Amino acid sequence: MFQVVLALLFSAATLQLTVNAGAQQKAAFVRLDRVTASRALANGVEIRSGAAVMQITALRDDVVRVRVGPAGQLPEDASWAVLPSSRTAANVTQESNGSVAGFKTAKLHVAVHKDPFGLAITDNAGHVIAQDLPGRPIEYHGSSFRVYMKSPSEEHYFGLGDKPGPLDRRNMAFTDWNTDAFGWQQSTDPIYKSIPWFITFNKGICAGIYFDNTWRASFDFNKEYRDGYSFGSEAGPLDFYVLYGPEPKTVVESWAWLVGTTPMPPMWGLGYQQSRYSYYPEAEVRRIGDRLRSERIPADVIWLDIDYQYKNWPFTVDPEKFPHFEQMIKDLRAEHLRTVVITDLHIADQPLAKYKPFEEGIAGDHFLKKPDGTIYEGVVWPGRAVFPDFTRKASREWWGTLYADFVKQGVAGFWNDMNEPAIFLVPSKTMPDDTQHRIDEPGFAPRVANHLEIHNVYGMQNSRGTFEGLLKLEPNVRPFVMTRASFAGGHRYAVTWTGDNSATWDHLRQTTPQLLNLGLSGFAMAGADVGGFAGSPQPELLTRWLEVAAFHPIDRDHTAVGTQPQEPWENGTAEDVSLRRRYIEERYRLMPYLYTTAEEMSRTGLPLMRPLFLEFPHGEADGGPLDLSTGNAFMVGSDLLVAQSPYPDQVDDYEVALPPSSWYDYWTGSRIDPTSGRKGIDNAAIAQPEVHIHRTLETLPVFVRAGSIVPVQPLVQSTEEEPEGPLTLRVYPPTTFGAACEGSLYLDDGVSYDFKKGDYLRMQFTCRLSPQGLIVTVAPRHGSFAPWWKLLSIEVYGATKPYGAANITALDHSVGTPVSTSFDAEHHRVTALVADDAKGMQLQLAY
Ligand code: MIG
Repeated sequence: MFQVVLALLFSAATLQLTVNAGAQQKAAFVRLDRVTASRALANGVEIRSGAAVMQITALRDDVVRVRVGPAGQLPEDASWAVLPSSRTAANVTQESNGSVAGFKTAKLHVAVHKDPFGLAITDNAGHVIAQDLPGRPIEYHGSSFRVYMKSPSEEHYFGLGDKPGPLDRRNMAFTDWNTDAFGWQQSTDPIYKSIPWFITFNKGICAGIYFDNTWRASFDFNKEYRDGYSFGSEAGPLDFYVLYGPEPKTVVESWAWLVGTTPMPPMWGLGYQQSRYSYYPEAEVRRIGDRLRSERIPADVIWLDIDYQYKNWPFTVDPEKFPHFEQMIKDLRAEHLRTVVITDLHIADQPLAKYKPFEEGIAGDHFLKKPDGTIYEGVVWPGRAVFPDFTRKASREWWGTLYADFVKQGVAGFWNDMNEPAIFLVPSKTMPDDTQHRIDEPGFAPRVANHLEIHNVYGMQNSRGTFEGLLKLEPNVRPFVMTRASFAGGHRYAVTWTGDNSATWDHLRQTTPQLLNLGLSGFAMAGADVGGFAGSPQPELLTRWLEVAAFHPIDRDHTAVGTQPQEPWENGTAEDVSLRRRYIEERYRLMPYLYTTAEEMSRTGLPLMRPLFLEFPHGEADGGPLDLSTGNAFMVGSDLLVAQSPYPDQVDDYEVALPPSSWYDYWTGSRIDPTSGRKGIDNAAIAQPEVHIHRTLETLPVFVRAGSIVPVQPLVQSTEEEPEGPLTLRVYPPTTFGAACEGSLYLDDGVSYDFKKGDYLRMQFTCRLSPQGLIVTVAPRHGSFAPWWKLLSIEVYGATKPYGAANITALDHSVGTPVSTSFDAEHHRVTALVADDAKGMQLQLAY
């Protein structure tokens, strides 16, 4: 019976050859179930299955691309996400025989079994990286298609951007269709972004799959088939990439190679940010700024939401509410506060109002049209509105010029909201499917595409227009753009946030998996509205949210129109307020570490906020990713572990299972007692130390990995303020002699691109534990940037008693001078204050 069905299906596929050989690639039904021909390519193989063609090529030894054309022609070789520089070709060695067509690279084997069709990508150790699901070959039904892969029962899936729900995507299905999702909950899908990229994790062996398709796409992990996952789309190209690890960090770095990294943010973007919908009039904005300072809440940014505008028309300022807009921005800046303003993409449809964005947009033919050639109008905040054609280079460039006045007035950053695009009063909440988008982009044939193809990249191209426009206006200033909607690779242009969350405990808990998956998907600079957008938080919720958000990549308190005041000094007891302040202060102390991690992100693509498995891929005894048992913890950079309660609303104590390593308590500086081993279900000891956390309002456990050196600075009220005093190096010695111990520091002016010309500072620190004592080495500085400190305060943690003799030695050992140290029992540290002459030195502490 099955044979008969197959035969029928196959003849249907063959039929396509005759009826559908045209360029349209419209195929009623095509099934790639058998290889009918194959040929070697310099960088891979080409397969035919009846009329269909498939090319599998290697871009690098560890990156493979698969493209399929159902009617014999490969899809257009173009992408909004993949960098032109990553369209490389690796040399391959053919590995074909009678039943298999395939090849190998230095790292992977690709084998296509001919009959029945079967695709397997394996590594040199024989691990299966990706393998099709037997019995489910690729099928096209009209323009829609689906790819099925085998899913071993121990495999887990991560990524897919901002989608809510647990960190692991296993047992869930998702759709990519950018959606204004006010009031989204953990089960809501889709929400704002489409990032068709996920990471597979099978006992520490990882790979990534990028499905390069902008249409409405969907993903199914083990729902349709318990032993399979699948992805597909209603139309567009079947074009996907497989990125091999096996380390998860390698996968994330290769993803950054394919689509780019998050650019170096301005340092102030890492500061605390105060927002609400909306601060107005002018006096209220000033009051918030003054209050941040008088309350001594360190802060860098105040945000202006839509009400600063005249009738919600983008790129206007309401002259009644903000009569001295420019002066206000200057005055805030004098208090070291920058201003970010919202600039939505819906241009008010105001032909008679001398409204420049509308008039210029019409004159330049920059707005989207309907199939009949008239301009598309939709109702949004300004009422009737028109929409720039962001896939057109000329229109993006024009959009960028709209920022000139704000930039001149001193506005520091911009917020691109509503760019799913969100449209009011229509059930679809967005533009009609047949809205016409003109594509003018290298790689793509110049053509008109309908909205179904462009919808998911529209927000990305909106933020690209903003980013590139700002760069043109001020080439030596790092743009700060925040976007709500985006697509894979959109992190090249903008940071993001998780949209309209709610002031509930559930949403506080959700911030961890959501920001982690965003980071794994490229959006390393992301935050959630602190305190929640919809509704008003209980005081404790706001306090706990401000505590953990101090360790998030973006720390922005924001709330909806009509909610209670949500600034840190509101809605709480004196204890709440002082705790909130203390955590924000800690963020500012940690700024050297955060900024160093941001620089690593901009270079490598590794996110600031990381799941534990990224640092400890082999951390769990059964090979699974640590995060699934640890719950709600995350790493900041490679050294700090923040262990929020898995259930932040519960008052109970909880246990934190730490990854296999030795750890220090960040707050007390003491070594975590390594004897408190966790007991497994069968009562067998597990190597991981487990720490009991007694919960109080002030507890947010943070641990530091033994063998790390964390740079911190004196408290400032803004990143623009110069810290006074020494740079502190917090040294957390390893627990075994000779084990690795290192840290680094990156610094520059925080705002410009002068670092590209060498005006940066890079320092490396190491330490070495021996039976004689501890040696801390500061390597000579790199780069020309002159730092604010003259002294280094070297703090060695885990100390239970003072050290013996302490000496400072030059790196060539030519000079040795005794140095005095102090012992602080409460913080378990020994401190030495030494001059930093840029040449490097050693601090030798003898027992
Ligand atoms: O229709 O600009 O997600 O952060 O405050 C709501 C007003 C429009 C949605 C954003 C939210 C912002 C709000 N915006």
